[in-house]
Amino acid sequence: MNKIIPKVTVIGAGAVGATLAQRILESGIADVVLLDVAKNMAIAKSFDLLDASSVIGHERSIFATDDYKFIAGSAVVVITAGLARKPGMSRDDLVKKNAAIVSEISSNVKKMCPGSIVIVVTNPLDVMTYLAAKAAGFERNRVFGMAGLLDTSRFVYLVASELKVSRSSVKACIMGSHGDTMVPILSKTLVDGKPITEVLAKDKLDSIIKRTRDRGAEIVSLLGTGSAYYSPSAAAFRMVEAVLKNSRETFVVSACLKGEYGLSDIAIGVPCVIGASGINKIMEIELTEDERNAFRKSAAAIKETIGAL
Ligand code: TXD
Repeated sequence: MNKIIPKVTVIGAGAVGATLAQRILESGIADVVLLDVAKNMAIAKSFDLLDASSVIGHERSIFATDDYKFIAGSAVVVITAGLARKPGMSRDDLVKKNAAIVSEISSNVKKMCPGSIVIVVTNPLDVMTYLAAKAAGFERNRVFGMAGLLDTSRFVYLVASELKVSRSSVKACIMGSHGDTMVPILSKTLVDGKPITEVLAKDKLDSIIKRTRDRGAEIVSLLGTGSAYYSPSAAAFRMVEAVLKNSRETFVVSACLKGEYGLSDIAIGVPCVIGASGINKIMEIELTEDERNAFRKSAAAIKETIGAL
């Protein structure tokens, strides 16, 4: 009997969207619909990806379009559409234009894919996740944003390379906003089971935290045009995979809170168990007083941008 292959829609065929489509196809976990207002560009990328399929050795398919009727039946919809940062821009500089784009897309997803899980990638991430959840009107477990896993992965890499240990020996967690107020939870960060504050001097740790915070901007300024996409697409892929495989892994995702951590009416990065229903559970972990204060400050920054909209 033929196995039913799930369908994943990726909206936005730019750097992150196309690389995510590639990861999904090459993993074999789903067929892809790639939707972009720049239809021909999306078609060109889909052809290029299909032309690689026999070399890679997969049988998955990808269909490019600018028409929402083709997204019907998708198990997961990933929104990567919007403007990316240019050198010197903050994520918040993108807010008005991307808000209009993400709201329109989410209304279309509501119409065409009412049962799907929506993963938001567009920046400023937490604000866009909040808007997408409002526009789609789905239960809050079915709309979340990708950023904390990426920020954590950047931090893990920098810590591991500083200490010359394997990346898998570093356990970390970065909560809060995907922005200048992100909150590394050092009280839960371990290297080979030891608290990070015991193995890394404070000045080194501070400079790694700063570099993690600025990593996106560092890449934007080196690229000159566009922003990071290999690591963002990798993190988004892990979330798609967790949903399709119902793996129930814990990732920091931007989740709509209703009282957790004392916050409501906001989307912000918190650890969540991700599975077939999207967010299976929001984890309320214990924070130190400093971490709690930094987290509240981060939430205030997100609320300010939401308010300004
Ligand atoms: O951690 C994270 N969440 C992020 C987010 C990490 C990296 C990038 N991050 C953000 O994702 C970035 O700031 C942007 O807001 C998005 C997409 O980044 P990408 O690098 O892929 O941007 P591109 O290459 O400019 O691609 C955007 C595509 C482009 O092809 C447009 O034609 C398309 O979006 N676009 C649209 N598609 C469909 N519908 C509409 N309305 C639309 N508007 C633009």
